[in-house]
Amino acid sequence: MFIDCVIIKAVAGDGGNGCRSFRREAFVPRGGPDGGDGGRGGDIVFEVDRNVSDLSRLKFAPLLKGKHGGHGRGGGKHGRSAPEVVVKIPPGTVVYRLPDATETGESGDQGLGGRPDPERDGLPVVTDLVEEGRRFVLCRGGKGGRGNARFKSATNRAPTEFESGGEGQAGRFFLELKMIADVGLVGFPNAGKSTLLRAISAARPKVAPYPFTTLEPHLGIVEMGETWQRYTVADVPGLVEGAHRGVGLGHEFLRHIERCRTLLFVLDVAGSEGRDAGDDFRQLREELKRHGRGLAEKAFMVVANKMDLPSAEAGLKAFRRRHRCRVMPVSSERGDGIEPLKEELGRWVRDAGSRDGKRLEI
Ligand SMILES: Nc1nc2c(ncn2[C@@H]2O[C@H](COP(=O)(O)OP(=O)(O)OP(=O)(O)O)[C@@H](O)[C@H]2O)c(=O)[nH]1
Ligand SMILES: [Mg+2]
Repeated sequence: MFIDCVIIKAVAGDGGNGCRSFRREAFVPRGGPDGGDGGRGGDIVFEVDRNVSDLSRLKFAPLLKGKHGGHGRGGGKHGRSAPEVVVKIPPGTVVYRLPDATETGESGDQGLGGRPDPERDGLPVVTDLVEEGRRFVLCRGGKGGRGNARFKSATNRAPTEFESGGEGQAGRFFLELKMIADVGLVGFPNAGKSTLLRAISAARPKVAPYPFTTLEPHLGIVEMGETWQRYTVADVPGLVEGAHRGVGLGHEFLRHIERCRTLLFVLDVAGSEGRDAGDDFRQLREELKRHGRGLAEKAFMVVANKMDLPSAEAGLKAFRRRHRCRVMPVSSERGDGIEPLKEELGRWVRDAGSRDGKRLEI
């Protein structure tokens, strides 16, 4: 199963206590203070690793705990510092801080009651981890306490003071994975999104003639032979009307395309199942607009799929009459129009990159 959000609890290790001790040895009168320092507690660290595809590891082990630092000992021995706990997470993970269970009046380690919605609940973003190899210290381990040997001074030759170790930081967090791709495929179920991804990349998402075949996002890498250009395309599950309200698997699917730099609408222009591509397009745009979060402002392009079917020509004509946007006709199943589409997308992604943030006119 593809897990794209989890609630976790992280507790870094406490620092070890400093020690109070005096050197006692035969023939060494007044040996002086020799209590060592405590070691540092273990940090909890996130590290972005693109080989990790989702958050499932955290789902099944949601408590991250750092080891405590060792206590200082006599004879000037310092306690051992605890190793950090490194958790590998996929690129595109956004970390939000959750209020403490006590603040919300809940008991135990329950969530906020159902799945949190960062926007609705106003959760503060702790960090947004994107680049490969990025490290982020989520909770810092406590500092080791100083032993009494450290407090020796000219006026105090036999200090009895020492420090306890500091407490490790702790907190509850909500992690959300947002897919990052150059192009996100958007369309109704059965429009042929997965078939298209298979046609343009080596990715092998499942294809079948029933709606909601795709239940988790897939990433494909398109490689252009001559120019060595590569770009990523995300196949997301189909949208249905009302998706912005959460109908179908609404929100969850829309969330995945928030991070896609551009969108490619995939329409079934052959009108299988009595659909009309023009209506579909309008509805899809409407869902994106209602979802908000900048989805409607993204640069987009349209693919007219299933051009091998007899009714497709008429469907495409009708669509063009209604909507004045650039449409690329293809048959994902037969491969017609796929090469020009790959090239066009490549050019387009490159341009979008240089003009990022601005709406592309097409
Ligand atoms: N004739 C024809 N059929 C196609 C074409 N592309 C896809 N199909 C068929 O349409 C059906 C749905 O294709 P999928 O690729 O699974 O559709 P999807 O958009 O990924 O659907 P969901 O994952 O359910 O959202 C399958 O039976 C495909 O064989 C095409 O270009 N021509
Ligand atoms: Mg699919």
